[in-house]
Amino acid sequence: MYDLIGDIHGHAQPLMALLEKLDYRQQDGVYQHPERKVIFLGDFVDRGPQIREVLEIVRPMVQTGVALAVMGNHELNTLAFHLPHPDRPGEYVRQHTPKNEKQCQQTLQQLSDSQLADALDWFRTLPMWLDLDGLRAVHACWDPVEIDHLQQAFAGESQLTDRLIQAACLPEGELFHPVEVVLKGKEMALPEGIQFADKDGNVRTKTRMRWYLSPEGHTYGSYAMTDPIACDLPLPASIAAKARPYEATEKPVFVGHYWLKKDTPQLLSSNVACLDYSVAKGGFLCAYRWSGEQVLGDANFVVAT
Ligand SMILES: [Mn+2]
Repeated sequence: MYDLIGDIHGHAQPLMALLEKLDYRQQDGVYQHPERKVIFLGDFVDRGPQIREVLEIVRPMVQTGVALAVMGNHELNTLAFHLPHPDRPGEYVRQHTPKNEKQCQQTLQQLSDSQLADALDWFRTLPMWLDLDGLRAVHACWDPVEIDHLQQAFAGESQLTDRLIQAACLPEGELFHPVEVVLKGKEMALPEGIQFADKDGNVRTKTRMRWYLSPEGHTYGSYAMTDPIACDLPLPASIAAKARPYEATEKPVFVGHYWLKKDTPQLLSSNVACLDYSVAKGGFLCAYRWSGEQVLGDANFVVAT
């Protein structure tokens, strides 16, 4: 059985507190539990003060089989930020713009060159999703069509090659859209004139949608994942057509990524749980203790105190 843990972003203290609370104990320097395993939902790096320490906790757990992990968009970004552009000498697959540099600034400051090289090697081995007996894990969105597309593209590769990172991260790459959906969530364009500032102050004209819900009867405002969209216009057919609601009969799926802000964790639906409660923005680190149930329960969230 599994304990799922959301976005950590360089916060080792809350991570250790959460593992202790879940009864994991260090043996030979690796946190472990006699009967359970952790599934980490990605976004280990960037933002927080103890990125190296987080990697030193998580990576040995994964490498000794005490834990599984999926890739977050921040791990993929870090890979693409350091991969030279295939056609433009001196440039990188993820452009070195001030915004992108700022996003990975903490990671680059806190890791030595060899630690970074080690981390990048490990990131390449992280799967983008896990489809296990009885549950699924993915950083942002379970979309069977996009996942199927990626599955075919990744076939035969045991890790992310340069070619796959290019295909996933160059805007013209053939995997750019599927990877964006799976690792960053599905977005919808807002009507003309509607915009908002995101958590980093960037002006946005698109917002993430509640991909797991049927769009029927929803407005832009009610179908937006977390952004406060002041728009009660009904969703147009073009957006509704992009939705692939996650049926209640599907295996439970666990995601991170959405920077939820609440005092107490809450399920997104009976079989969809988000475990990102903004530890890097004044929130808390969150786990879900899963014991095989199809219908998830709010009582199974565990929070580091
Ligand atoms: Mn994320």
